[in-house]
Amino acid sequence: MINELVQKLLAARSVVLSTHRNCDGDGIGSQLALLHGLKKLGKSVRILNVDLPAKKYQFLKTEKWIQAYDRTHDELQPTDLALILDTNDWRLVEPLFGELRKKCGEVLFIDHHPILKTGPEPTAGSWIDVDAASTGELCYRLLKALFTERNLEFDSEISRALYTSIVFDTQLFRYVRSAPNSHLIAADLLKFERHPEEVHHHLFATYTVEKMVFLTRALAGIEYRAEGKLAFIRLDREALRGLQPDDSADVIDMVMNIESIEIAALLREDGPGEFKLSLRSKGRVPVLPVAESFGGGGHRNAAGAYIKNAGDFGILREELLTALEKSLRTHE
Ligand SMILES: [Mn+2]
Repeated sequence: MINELVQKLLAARSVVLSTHRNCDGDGIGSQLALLHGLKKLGKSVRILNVDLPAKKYQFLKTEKWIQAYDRTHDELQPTDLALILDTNDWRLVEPLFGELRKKCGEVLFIDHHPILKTGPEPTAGSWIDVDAASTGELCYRLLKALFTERNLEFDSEISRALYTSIVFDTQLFRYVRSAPNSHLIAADLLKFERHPEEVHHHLFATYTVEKMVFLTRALAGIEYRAEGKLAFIRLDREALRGLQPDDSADVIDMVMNIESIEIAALLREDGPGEFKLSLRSKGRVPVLPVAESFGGGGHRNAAGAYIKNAGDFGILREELLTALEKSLRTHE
């Protein structure tokens, strides 16, 4: 699969890069690495995403390189190849996906999420490898192969972007999956990335005072079930006022630091009857099946869903907690 992709990229003159909505450190790092790498190969490259990155990613010069598909972006010209990073579900790239299909010769996914059992299939020729702990690791392998062909070397921009992907998705090497690849790749990238602590600070130490107040309230509202094995948090729109959507992303990961907790669920209210569901597991009980039953996807131990027309919140909450308690019981 990687060889086919290398050939397609060598042949392409123009490439557009994208990622899933609510773009995160893995998707952004992957696309910036490919942008800088493909430019070195003489390609015409741009990044067009569903939404703009959060402010904390500005250290990667995101404002210079990333446009969001809204009224202010430059119109997408006919392009040889579109690469969509860190998802294989086109629904998370809408409404941009339709435009990519119309304007690009081929649209491919590069991703490390499992293909959904009940969702859409990725386009033929896409590269999906669930053994990678981040999409950045796949982009590293792809760029290494391309650069070997052309006798080129990585540089500090490519290395910083890929290093960002890896430390973001592994949460500083907490979640590395089975292989030593994350560490080996990071070690290679550190030949050019001379200040990894700077990346760590930008990604993990940029809380505002407002965010700390929000976290205090959110954590105080945790509901514990199943003898402390299950945590549930609801974030309503009032709690999120004045914050970036990205600011709520850390809450559920903080909950997972509680020793007794095995799985956690967070429902973030994005609009009337509209919720973003996030699920996490420490590993014994998979949460992906529950995410899929709510129309979502993700990884075995970190998954989610966008729920529309939820109707009554109380009923949704009960359905969710019942499903989670059931999977706790069936994995006892
Ligand atoms: Mn990822």
